[in-house]
Amino acid sequence: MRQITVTEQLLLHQKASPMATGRFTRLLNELILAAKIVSREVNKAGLVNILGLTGDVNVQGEQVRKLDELANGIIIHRMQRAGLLCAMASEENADIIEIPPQFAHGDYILLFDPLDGSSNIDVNVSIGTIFSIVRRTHDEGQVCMEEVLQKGENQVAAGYFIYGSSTMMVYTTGDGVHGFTLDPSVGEFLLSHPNISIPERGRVYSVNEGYWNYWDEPTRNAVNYFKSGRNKRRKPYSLRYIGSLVSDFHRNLLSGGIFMYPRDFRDPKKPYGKLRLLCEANPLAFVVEQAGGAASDGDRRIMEIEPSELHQRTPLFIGSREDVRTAVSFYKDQSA
Ligand code: AHM
Ligand code: MG
Repeated sequence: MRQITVTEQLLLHQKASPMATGRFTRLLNELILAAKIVSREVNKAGLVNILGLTGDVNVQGEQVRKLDELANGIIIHRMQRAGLLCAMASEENADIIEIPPQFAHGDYILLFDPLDGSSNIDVNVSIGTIFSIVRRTHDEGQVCMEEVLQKGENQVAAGYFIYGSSTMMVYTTGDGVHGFTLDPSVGEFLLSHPNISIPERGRVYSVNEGYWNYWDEPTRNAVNYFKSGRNKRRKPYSLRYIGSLVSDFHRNLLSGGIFMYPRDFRDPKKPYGKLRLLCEANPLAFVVEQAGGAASDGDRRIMEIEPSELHQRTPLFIGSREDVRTAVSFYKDQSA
């Protein structure tokens, strides 16, 4: 086995930073173990009784699937015991998840979406786990909401695990983006995609076009730009939409393109952007920027948004830099 493992790479980076204490490396290692367990459960999902709904509705008003709950439980169980966190926040939990007093506490906060794209679970489409790590801002005491509601720029690490034809981990600590593939025969993530860089402009647009009737003019103009031949490529972009953010994002990260979940007006009184700022948009924005791409809500850079709520939602335009710049320009024209 000649490739380097994710642990080796983390240790190399740790050595390069004189400030590093090893705690952060341990934290990521615990998360990797949790993801391997989730990956194992996802792989055998069709064989045991863990497909389908639990019958509960989560904080987002969405039906909870058994695998959502299982993945959430696995990550919380492992990470509470890691001794490195002072709190967590999950897409599935209404409030901050505290670390019970019997476990050691650290100064990191983990925010995550345990199983993104969960509506695809039952039909064997790739899904993923998205994570974001920030350092707490107070020296001690109970973690308060203000410490969890940090803007994306404060992230110290972020990334995702994708449970697809193979299981991969893609992450950044602010020093480029690296991808690792799980070799199931040895149970290790091996470096398969060093220094990922997203093409400046892609050939793919990813959006749920079924919402066309809910969209405003700028969104329709942006989508028309990509699908018509009247764009910089002078050829229509291809439409690729899996409906699983991690998978759509991952494809576009490697091959170029733009993923859009714009605001829509399915409720005419209230514009709606489905994706969550803290556990979906921010971590992927950190990854894409580190790979040379961009992420915007149509007006601001995602990572500059000051969050005001734990489960805040945001429109999202993310991917190749030039494609995001063009999409966002349609909204600027409107406000001018
Ligand atoms: P989830 O975190 O509950 O799975 O929801 C997020 C998912 C994303 O993975 C995906 O991009 C989006 O929802 C799809 O939404 P839609 O079906 O409205 O296109
Ligand atoms: Mg999600």
